[in-house]
Amino acid sequence: MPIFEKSSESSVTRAIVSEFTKEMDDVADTDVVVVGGGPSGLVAAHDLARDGIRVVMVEKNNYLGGGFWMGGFLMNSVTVRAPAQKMLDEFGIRYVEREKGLFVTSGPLACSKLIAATCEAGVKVLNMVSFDDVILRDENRVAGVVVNWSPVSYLPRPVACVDPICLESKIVIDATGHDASIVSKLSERGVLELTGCGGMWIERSEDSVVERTGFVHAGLLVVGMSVSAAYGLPRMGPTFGSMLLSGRKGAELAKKSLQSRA
Ligand code: 48F
Repeated sequence: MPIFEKSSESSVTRAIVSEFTKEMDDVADTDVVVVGGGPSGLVAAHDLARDGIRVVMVEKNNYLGGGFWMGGFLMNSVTVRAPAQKMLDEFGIRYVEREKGLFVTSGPLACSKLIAATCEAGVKVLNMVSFDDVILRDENRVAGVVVNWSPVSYLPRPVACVDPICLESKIVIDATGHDASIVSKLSERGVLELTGCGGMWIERSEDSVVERTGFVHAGLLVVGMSVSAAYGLPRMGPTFGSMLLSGRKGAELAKKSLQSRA
């Protein structure tokens, strides 16, 4: 007696193709595209989707989580400073208080719970997909992104001529970390200036990343370390509280902007 239900190779192929195609049909035109699936992008996407906003997350790697799996120096204990532990509570992530106001959790635990909550909230995820360019409308308003499969950029030149596709959206969030890939693309076009992070200063950096989180250009919000790169703020170092708070603030600003357009 076989253990599994009977099915055929062609049924499995059709199941994959038709479900994925349905998903792509949904994401072609959406409210918010979040580029980058690190801690700041995950929180922003989670908060928006939880409130019924249509969100697509574009992540160039196969896995989500960005730098949140590791706490620094390839050691997977992750730190957050108060008040960000309240967000760990909210996502059901256990931690210990190392000293007053400084909390330590496990990278794999924190990261996997945040990813699960984001997917459960209804965010559509395109992994192994890289941001390539922006869609620009009148007066250079960002109106979506141009994306391609990540492996395309590794193909040899003679076979790399694969056109990208476009995802239209009302708002794009740059959550690509130190790369600040979208700000950098606008800087290449002379629309914005990309300053790059300054030297390390954890206390100053954490506060200023949250304070400066917001629209950097019409249609384009920055969260997480992209904020630091966009405004030349100090480097953050291996602590994550401001990544979580920045993602949350980004989502609130995106919601306000969507409401004002409605
Ligand atoms: O780097 P990342 O974790 O960004 P973050 O949310 O958090 C930063 C911290 O992890 C840490 C820190 C603070 O403690 O300094 O570094 O700001 O996640 C960025 C994600 O964006 C993806 C990348 O693979 C990663 O998962 N990404 C970067 N460029 C692209 C991209 C791109 N061009 N297209 C798609 N995804």
